[in-house]
Amino acid sequence: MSSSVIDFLATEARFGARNYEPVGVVLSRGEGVWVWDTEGNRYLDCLSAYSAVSQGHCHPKILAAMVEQAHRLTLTSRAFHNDQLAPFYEEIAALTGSHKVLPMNSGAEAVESAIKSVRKWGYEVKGVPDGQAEIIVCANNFHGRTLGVVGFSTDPETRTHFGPFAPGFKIIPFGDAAALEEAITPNTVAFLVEPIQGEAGVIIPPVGYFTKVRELCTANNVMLVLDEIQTGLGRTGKLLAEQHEGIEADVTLLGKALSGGFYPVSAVLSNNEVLGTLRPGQHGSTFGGNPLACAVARAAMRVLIEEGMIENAAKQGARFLEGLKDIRANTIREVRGRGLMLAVELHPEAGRARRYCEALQGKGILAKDTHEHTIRIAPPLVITSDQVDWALERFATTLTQDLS
Ligand code: IF1
Repeated sequence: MSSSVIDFLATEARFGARNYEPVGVVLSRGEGVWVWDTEGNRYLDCLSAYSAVSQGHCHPKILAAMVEQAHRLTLTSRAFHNDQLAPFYEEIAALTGSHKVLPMNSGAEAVESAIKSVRKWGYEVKGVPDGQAEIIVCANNFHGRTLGVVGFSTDPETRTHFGPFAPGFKIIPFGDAAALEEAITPNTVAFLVEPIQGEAGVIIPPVGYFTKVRELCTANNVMLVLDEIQTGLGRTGKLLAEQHEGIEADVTLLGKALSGGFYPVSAVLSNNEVLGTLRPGQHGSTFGGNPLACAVARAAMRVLIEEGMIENAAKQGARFLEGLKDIRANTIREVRGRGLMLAVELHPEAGRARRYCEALQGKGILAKDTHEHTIRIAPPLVITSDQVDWALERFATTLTQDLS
């Protein structure tokens, strides 16, 4: 590591809250699937900022939309209308087949907003007695870092010493429809779930799970809230991961790639009933729905479709998955993935996944470990076949090493 890199790391460590333990690389430039560090080394980005940079780094059309809008108008607050909000609503509703849209900023804010909205729906439409609304969530969920959300996390790291937490959440195992059926009561307003659990290590539920979940929610008048913040907008090879099982959520949450990584933009999408319960003054955000965010999101959605990124995610994801499965290495316990949301789970004896990520870094690939033994792989959706093959060669040589 050069002295300038050590300086960056030391200054961050000195002044920054130490809530992260990043890999020792300082990035200063990105283009498409590539990022460069301050020394000029190039890396294939296999994290894409946790799937936010799906359209590739610094996509020229999103950049142009952002710069153009930044010259005209950036923020009005929702006290006034702006000329980007209506077209943003129209376009996101048309793309996702939604009736109502609530624009927010971070993913966690979208989750919080959905929780507030389904509770209100529960009291005002379903007729749940005030203060009794229950929301069912899954073990090993990840929905963000706010107080409301970490209160129903099952990960001790995420929740320890941040309480007391809000009541009203029930936790069931992921992928178990019978557990959902058992947990539902007359006071249940919603089931909040990730279509594929990301942070848990790219956990794909059994085939038919979401079909059964959809049936149970409909039969019991429970809102199905799908957190597609990570799985949405093409990451899994479909626009929304729900399409893999041909179901439709009542409430869908989007974030991350909604801006192509330029800006925090998130949204709650719902039928008329749920968001229809919000009245003036009951919810809001200074930045939510601002013209810069709307212009950026419009461009981010447009390039995703126009440039065939969703089809490419399906195609390259299948190629990547096959290639990973072909690697004969006794370090590998399981390879999982759908579209370009992939993971390699290592045998515990193989050593920590972080060691393998560091070895990959030395070969020009940035990937991120999760839960000690899993390497998560999520490149931008613009990756080509040659780039997938280039990455696979490096994964093969790294995973056949013993780094325990
Ligand atoms: C961090 C993981 C990814 C999310 C889902 C909501 C949010 C996220 C399904 C909140 C955010 C992030 C945040 C990031 C780590 C990361 C992550 F490893 F934790 F699971 F992506 F894989 N719902 N995911 O995945 O969105 O408020 O952050 O915009 O460092 O916390 P946010």
